[in-house]
Order: sequence, then structure tokens, then C-alpha cells
Amino acid sequence: MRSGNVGRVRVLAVVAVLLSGAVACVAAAPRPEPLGASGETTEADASRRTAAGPLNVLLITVDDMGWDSLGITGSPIPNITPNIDRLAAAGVLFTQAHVTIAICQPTRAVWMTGRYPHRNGALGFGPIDPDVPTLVEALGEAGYQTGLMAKTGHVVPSRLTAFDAVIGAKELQNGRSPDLYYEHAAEFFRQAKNAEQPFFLMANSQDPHRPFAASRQEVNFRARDATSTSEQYGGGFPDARLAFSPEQIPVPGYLIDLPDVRLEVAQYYTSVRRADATVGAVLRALDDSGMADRTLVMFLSDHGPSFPFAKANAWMHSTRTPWIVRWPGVIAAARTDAEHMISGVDLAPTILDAVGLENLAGADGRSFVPVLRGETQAGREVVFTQINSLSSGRPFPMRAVVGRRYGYIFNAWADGETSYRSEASGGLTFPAMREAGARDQAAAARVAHYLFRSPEELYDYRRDPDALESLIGQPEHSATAARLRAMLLEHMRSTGDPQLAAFETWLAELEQGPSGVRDESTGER
Ligand SMILES: [Ca+2]
Repeated sequence: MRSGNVGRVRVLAVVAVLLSGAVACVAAAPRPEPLGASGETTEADASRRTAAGPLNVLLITVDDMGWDSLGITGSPIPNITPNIDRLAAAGVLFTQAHVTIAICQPTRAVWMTGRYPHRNGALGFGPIDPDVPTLVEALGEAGYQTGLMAKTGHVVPSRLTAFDAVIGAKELQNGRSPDLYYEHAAEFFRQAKNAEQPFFLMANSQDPHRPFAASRQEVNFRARDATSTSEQYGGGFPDARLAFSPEQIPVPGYLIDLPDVRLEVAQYYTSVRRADATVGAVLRALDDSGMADRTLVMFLSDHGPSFPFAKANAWMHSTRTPWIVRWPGVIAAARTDAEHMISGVDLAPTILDAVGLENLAGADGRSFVPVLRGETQAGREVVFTQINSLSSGRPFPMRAVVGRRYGYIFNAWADGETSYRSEASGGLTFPAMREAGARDQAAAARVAHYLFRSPEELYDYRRDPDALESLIGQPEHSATAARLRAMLLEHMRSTGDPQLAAFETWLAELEQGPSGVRDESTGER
């Protein structure tokens, strides 16, 4: 690592803090000294800089994969994710991890900045604000060779040039060919090794994002892709046959068990298996490079699956993610952490801390490196999640606080008339649920709840992980609701949330008494 660059990072960080006026948001605790900046070798330095050189970082992400779709997190499908399971067996798996926002682009903007969406500018599909520092730029300034594979339009799109190497989805068969991931990752590792630079590679699988493998949507997408002249498309798709029979797969509890739902979930799991193969291919390339023993590997999904009641929402299944870290020499193999709640805002601070760099100026998140080292970290009882506008550009603002047991959601858009629609409303599942609603009252209620919500929801996720019964209005849960409302209010105030006025208005209505609460079944207040 070049020490001059490290110094420049610090100067830029200080300037950025002064410009943004965000001094209060910078962690007050002293940060670890960057590599080589201190004359003394601490124990922490020793793990960062092995005899072979500084610590490399490989960040592997999958697209729209549910936290419980893996073997290691309890999927009943045999051998569904052998490669990810193997990675977890060599590191720590966090079972109480959440991303911050369950949409492709803004979730990655949170990862890159360590800031909540309303503090980095990327509320929906917009770019990160120009004055907000990013993880990739900090690592590049510190002498890291940086690379990006797929999802290129969704990772700091305004600053794609910040990456030294960009391998688009088109060169990876729409981000879905394990063989091509191997080839390109191997080449990236070779170049970093030859340049004698540490590396940061963000390898993004575009599986299991829609179109699911062997689906009608994929047939249609393939036809459009074949004639596309855009830079992003035209790379083709790997061939796929349905890997699981519809009878063989578990239907998520938040959906309704119907033939078309089973078929689409089987298609989803076919894509999950291919995503796992891509993860395995990238890890094999790392092994073959000979640098695995000085590389921190982090794995997570960008949010939950593209089904109703998951992606682009704020329920537990929307944001809960399987988050794995392998760090040779630091993390004892096969640990599971079910205690600490970690969040998308913590990703950049943790990577920077692990390699010995300062946190990004103005970051909301904080490093969980102490937890990786086996220590207990206070203040990890809840995470905050949100939705703003969807890929369609339509606003559906939601704010949520999620704990290990309870979760509270404020739906600022739920007025009894506005109807929710997202990408997951297409395909097979939601139309099948709507059709079932025409002949079944319970299905009709479920569909109506999805479409219209209510201003607030409260769930006991330990008892009801699929969020089937909101506890709002039940006297025995009113204290829990009040506690979570207060936590969310404080968070929204302290982060300057643009939905604050809407939430305060709602809380004022609640103060007026039970008549102020809208009855979800009738839409009346
Ligand atoms: Ca995604």
C-alpha cells in the first residue's frame, strides 16, 4: 500500500466532513491507524498485514435471494447452496442481519456510503450525491486495485470510473454464467497479483433476480436480449432447465400454496442454485490465485426475493439477509452469530476497519470488526429499514424498525385508496393469489392487505415470521408499539428523514384516540 495515498484519504475525509457539516455523525471513537502509518505493530495490524502483504477484500453478492433459501439457514432442499454453505463453514454467519432497503440500487448505495438512503441521495434509482464519499473510492485512494462484476448500473452509477476494472453483465451472460465469472475473476486476481497491489473485488451475481431460470419471463427476456443493441444487454443467457419439481420445493409462508406459486418458486430455486454456482466459481478463482489466505471474503444478498411480501417492502423477509464473513486467521471457523443485529449501513465501515482505514466521513454505520473478532458489541438490538420509490418511479414510502423479535412499519403512503404495485406483482405468483382471492375470503384479505396496507403494522416475528397477523390495536401489545414508534421517531429525527413530517402527523392523529386509527378491513378511520 502506498502511504502517500493513505494520507490523501485522510485529508479528503477531513475536507468532506467540513463541507458536509456532518461532524456529529463521524464516529467519535479513535479509528485504527492505517497500515504503515504507525511505527508500532499492534495485534490488529498483524491480522491485517500478513507476511504476504496487506489484506485483500472479496465482496460477493447475490441478487434478490431470501435469507432462508440456503442450506446453512435451513432450506429443506438438499444441497441447494453447497458453495455458500462451505463459505459459512469457514467463517461467521450472521442470522440477524438486514440490508437497509430492499431494492437493488439504493441498497448498494447504502453499502457504498455507509449512509441511510436519505443521507446519501440515492433514495430510489438516483445516483449517490456527488459530495458523499464511497467505499470504492476510499480503497482506490489507499492503493487498492478495485473491480466490479455485473450490476454495474446499480453500483455508484455516477462514479463507475471509480473502479479500475468493470466487467459488465453482458460479458457474464447477463450476470448468470458461473463459468464466465470464473474466467473474469481469475483474470482480475492475476492482474492484481502482477501489479503487487491489494485488491477489492465486488462480484455481483444477477441470480436469482427475475427473470427466474426456465420461466416464461426468461423466454421473453431472452428474445428481447437477443435483439438488444444496448451496452448492457445482448450477452445471452446460460441455458437452464427446471432443477426442482414444483412438488419438491417449500412455499414461503407469506405466499399462498397454489400450483402456479409452486411453479414459480421452483423456478426461483433453480436460479438460487445457479447463484450458488457463481459464488463457488468466484471462490475457486480466488483459491487458484493463491491469495485466499490473505483475503477477507464477505457474502450477502442485496435483499429478499422478488415475490409479494418480500422485495421492495419493509417486512422481515424484505430485508433479512444471510451475511457471511470469512477472515483467515481472525474468525474461528463455523461460527453463527444470532445475537448482533448488523445492517447494510455497517458494510463499508466494517471493510474499511478490517483493512485499517478510517470510516467514511459522515457514515451512519459502524464497524462490526469487534464482533468478527469474537467480542460483544453493544447497541445492536434493532436495525432501521425503509422504502422510498420503486423501479417504476412510483413513491411508496415506508419506514421500519426491526428487532430480533418485534418489527414495526410505518406506511406513509397507505391512504386506503393508493394501490401498491411492484415488479413482483408480475410473473405467476401474484396473479395466482389474486385469482384465489376471487373464491377464497382469506386469500382475498391477504391480497387486499398487500395492495392497500394500513398506516402502521406491528409483528412478533419470532412467532409470526411471515407477518401474517399485525398486532396493532391489540391492548397487550400497545406498549411494544409505543416503544418502537418512539425508536423510529428518534431515528428519523436524528437522520433528518424526509418522511418525518408524515410520521409526526400520523403520531398526532394517534394521540387523538382510537378513532384516529384507520380500520384496515373497512378503510375507515
Ligand atoms: Ca436486487
